[in-house]
Amino acid sequence: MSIDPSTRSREREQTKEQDPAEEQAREKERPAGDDSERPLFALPEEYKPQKRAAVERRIQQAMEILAERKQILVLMHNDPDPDAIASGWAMEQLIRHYLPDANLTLGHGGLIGRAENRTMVKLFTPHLRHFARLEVTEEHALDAFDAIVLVDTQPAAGNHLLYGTEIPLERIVWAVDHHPPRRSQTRALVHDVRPEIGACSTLLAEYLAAVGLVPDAALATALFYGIKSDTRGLSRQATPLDTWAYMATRNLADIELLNKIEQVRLPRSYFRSLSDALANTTIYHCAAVSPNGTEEEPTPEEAGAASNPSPDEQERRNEANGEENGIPPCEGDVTVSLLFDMTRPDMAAEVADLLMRLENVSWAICLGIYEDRIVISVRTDVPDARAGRLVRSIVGRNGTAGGHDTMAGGRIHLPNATPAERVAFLHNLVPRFLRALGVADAHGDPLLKSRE
Ligand SMILES: [Mn+2]
Repeated sequence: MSIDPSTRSREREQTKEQDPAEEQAREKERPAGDDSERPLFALPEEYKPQKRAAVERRIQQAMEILAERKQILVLMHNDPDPDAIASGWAMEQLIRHYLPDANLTLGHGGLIGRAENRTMVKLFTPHLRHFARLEVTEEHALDAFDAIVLVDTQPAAGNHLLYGTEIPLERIVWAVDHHPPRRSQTRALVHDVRPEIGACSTLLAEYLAAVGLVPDAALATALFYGIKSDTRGLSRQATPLDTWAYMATRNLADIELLNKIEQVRLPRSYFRSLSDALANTTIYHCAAVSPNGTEEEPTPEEAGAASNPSPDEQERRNEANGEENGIPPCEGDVTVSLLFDMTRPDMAAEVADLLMRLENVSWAICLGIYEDRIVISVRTDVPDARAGRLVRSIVGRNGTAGGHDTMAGGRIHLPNATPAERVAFLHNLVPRFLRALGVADAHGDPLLKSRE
């Protein structure tokens, strides 16, 4: 990471000093034909100075607290994805910039399975430390840290190592996250949770730019890939700040490094898991859509009832449409995939992402078994669908769940269940999801049915 030359140029402008050599060096850095004063990694033009000052203050405040602590842990959520890995690494570098002598550990729980994500760790964060759940709950491995910084998750979420432990709250110094906030009052001392933002990497890019730091090519590549994968190339939940961060990091990224991650060779087991998942995928067609794919015209009577339904009738319809969860009526198809024996927990998310590419699909539900737990991954393209709420309502107190409007996940631990009981549990979840989405009576079609 380097100091943004524009920061120096701003200082110089203020002091009216001119340094011709430096000016020349700066000219060289600028692409030909660009006579603007825009620095290499500047916040968007419309970004308000007050906002920048607030971000700087927030960083300063966190650094002041961290400077007083002895052991700092930058912690990602369990089973980290590219956004979590990139955010954790950027946070680590940001802290090192301010506190070069700090004892700093980058850590995560769970498992990094996806080949792309493992490559990221190998290339960028080989020092990333894995904490086993057992180690945390029984040996209190986290007790060694008097400062914890959470990235891509927040104190009240259930998807990180602090969940279920009794870590004193004052140790959670900083949380930077873009998941919807929990109702709980549990907050980090410096708490930056902005659910409208598409990727946590965007927030870290904003931090760096706000304090005039330029990520090097490797960090820019990591942040770019984090934003790209969390927002599916800006197509999912992307704000203008995400677009800015995506472009700004892409300009500095190393395309060769990016290819190494995105085009990584996949093990044969990957294709077997994928094949199993597709063979166990069923498509449920929404009742509102007639078999030829067009919306059925309501009869005049139905149309009349629709404009003025009795309260009873409205309630019945809401239930049929899954509106008790605040879920908009189903319009496309719903796919449900059962992954009976996953070799890694993040396979469910990967399959759900893939099935969202299927024509006419508006919800992709993946239910898998990994070790002693059920792993749920949900994707949708229905705006304001509250997928996170849907998964939470189904998981209830049996496990942990969370997510955004259009992507969500959950875990249900069944430590005492036999393998057969876990499979039965998985099957039982299917009608519950279908009911919640208003397609309980829908006809199910195997994805890979033989051609008629
Ligand atoms: Mn994220």
